[in-house]
Amino acid sequence: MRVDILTLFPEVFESPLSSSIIKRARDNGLIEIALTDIRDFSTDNYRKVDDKPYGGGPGMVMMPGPVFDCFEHVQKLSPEKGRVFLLTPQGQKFDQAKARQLSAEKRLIFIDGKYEGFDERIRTGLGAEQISIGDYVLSGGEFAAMVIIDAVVRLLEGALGDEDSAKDDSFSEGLLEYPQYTRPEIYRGMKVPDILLSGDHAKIAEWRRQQSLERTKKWRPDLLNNNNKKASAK
Ligand code: 6GU
Repeated sequence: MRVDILTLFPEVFESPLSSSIIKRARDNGLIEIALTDIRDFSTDNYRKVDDKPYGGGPGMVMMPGPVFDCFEHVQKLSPEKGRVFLLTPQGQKFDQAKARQLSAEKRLIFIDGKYEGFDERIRTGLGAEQISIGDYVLSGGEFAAMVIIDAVVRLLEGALGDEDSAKDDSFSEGLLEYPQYTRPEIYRGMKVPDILLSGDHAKIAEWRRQQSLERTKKWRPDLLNNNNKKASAK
């Protein structure tokens, strides 16, 4: 997969995209991530990329020129057309199902805004989808882009050490994850549940499923009401 990020703050991405699972996925060639600075496409002496909104009002709006020019440059960096996303709180909400869907794409192009938003012609002219990571407002799309990329990369085959570990994640079947324990068997008087020490794999699987269901009911009942036909049918 190739991911392009068009941003005003490429430096913000450097450390997160060069650590841990994402670093390994890049080193192993599972994903290629390229950052392009929108400001390099400003035609202004002061590298201006935003301006006051027509009609008045507070804040600044991303101008179409630098974004279009940057996009056209980036698109030519690879033959794959790619799916184009504007990062904005007005977008469709990102979730695990979306992460799975995006992990099957060959190329993703993310455009990060700052200021009060994008000139509307950026969305319509580039045919971009809009995506958000939740119902709150961030001061820019950078962290949202990193959240999305992290969630997508860990689903790429070979990204995680143990192929099973993404399958059992919370949400992988619309349920929260079951409780996990490791050594020691007793810590400060708190004991690991006997069943996990029993060696009975069928019983353990059943217990875990039950725990997942109970926790989801207690902490995230909204997940059960929404979309969990798969889990409750089992
Ligand atoms: Cl993608 N951008 C901004 N600015 N705020 C957000 C967001 C994105 N997703 C949730 N809040």
